[in-house]
Amino acid sequence: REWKEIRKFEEILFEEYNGIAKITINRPRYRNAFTPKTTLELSQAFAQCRELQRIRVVLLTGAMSEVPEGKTLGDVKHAFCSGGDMHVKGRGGYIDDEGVPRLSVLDVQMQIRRLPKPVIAMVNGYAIGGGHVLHLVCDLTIASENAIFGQTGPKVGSFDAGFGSSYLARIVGQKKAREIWFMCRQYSAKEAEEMGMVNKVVPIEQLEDECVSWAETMMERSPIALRMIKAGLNAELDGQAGIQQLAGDCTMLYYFLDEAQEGGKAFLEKRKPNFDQYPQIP
Ligand code: 2NE
Repeated sequence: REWKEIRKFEEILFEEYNGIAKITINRPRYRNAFTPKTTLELSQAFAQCRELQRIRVVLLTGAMSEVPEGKTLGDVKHAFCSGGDMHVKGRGGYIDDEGVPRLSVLDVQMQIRRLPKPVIAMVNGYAIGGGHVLHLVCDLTIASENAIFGQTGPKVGSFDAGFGSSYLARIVGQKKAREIWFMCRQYSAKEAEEMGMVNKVVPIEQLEDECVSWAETMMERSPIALRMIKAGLNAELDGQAGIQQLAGDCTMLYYFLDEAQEGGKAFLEKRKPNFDQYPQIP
């Protein structure tokens, strides 16, 4: 499969293949920990995924570690993302090149959640800390057998009491969510699947094929139907912000109706709108 670069970045790869975008956190030396630059680039890539009409599904993953000669992909430790880069964690957040503390991964979480297209976390190794939260907020998670999941915040002076906790609890239940955060243990892909955090586990060699196959199946479905389902599932949890998103999608659909066009036309033609001409469906 030939992935074609959409845009060059420094800390991520942004590629496409047949309507599927692949965003790869590309810092394998640090288990794909994110810096403020990584999260800025992720934000820019997700924003572009929203705008590009040809992109129908997004995969989020981490760059694989180098495989020494004679070894296989499965012999080596890989990471999806190990959370915030501890080298730049300072007072007030992760310090960017200008010395400004940031927690901009939260913006990336929101973008993934609000993107009106399915996002699949392709978890190829460690999904730890803020990296674990990134997979959680994706619509689906497909993991390799060697993937490892967990939170470390209370061990390393951090926490995510937002989606990282409340959405986690919606997925795995309150007791398990508290265990995951309070104990800071690591869980296998199989355990994560049993908890409902992972949709499917496959051997690492098959991970990308499996994700692409799921993406291709979703691309055979109605994009607006998927968009509305995503907005509805979010709205149940996101309060007014979730309703705003679902309502915005309803408005978009309404604008396609002659009834909505009539209102605007009548205003411009300085006449009373005639809404009686349209069917009143019970
Ligand atoms: C991911 C994990 C479990 C992997 O362990 P292992 O043994 O396979 O690798 P190792 O040797 O720990 O890591 C390889 C290199 O990557 C660096 C390490 O320091 C090491 O570098 P060298 O010793 O070779 O120089 N590395 C790994 N993770 C890093 C990180 N997050 N930042 C900077 N360098 C990192 C193991 O590496 C691990 O536990 N990593 C730390 C995970 C962690 O605690 N992340 C931060 C959580 S807090 C957070 O992400 C967060 C939040 O809670 C709320 C909001 C936003 C962010």
